[in-house]
Amino acid sequence: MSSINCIFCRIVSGEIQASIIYEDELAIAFRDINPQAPKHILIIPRNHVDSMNKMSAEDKDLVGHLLIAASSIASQEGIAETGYRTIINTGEDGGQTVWHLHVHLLGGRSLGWPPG
Ligand code: DGP
Repeated sequence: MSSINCIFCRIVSGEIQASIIYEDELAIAFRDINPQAPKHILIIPRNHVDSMNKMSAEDKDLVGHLLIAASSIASQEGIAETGYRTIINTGEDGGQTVWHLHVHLLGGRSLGWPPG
């Protein structure tokens, strides 16, 4: 399933270029175009899902898969030991700007808390 107007679906299909660093049957990961840390990677499902709000019980394996992929990418990127943050922004107040579910993986510097 893909959505014709979705920029991340167009990255999955190869129509739009991205710096893809990880791929498997369910997910891909690529570097954020506007990095907020030395390492800023987005992990997304290949199939279109708007947001966390559209998740249901049948997506539990997919959500787990995205987080396990994030953990593996953190190791691959050399930030597993120093630490990192995984974030899913949801909706307007959550700061979501792209309506295709994605996990941000940020690391490579000390990250402040609470987030802005
Ligand atoms: P969010 O605000 O949580 O919806 O995050 C969307 C992120 O997607 C934001 O950090 C910038 C990134 N982004 C938007 N368009 C593109 C693109 O065309 N390519 C890449 N690599 N990242 C993009």
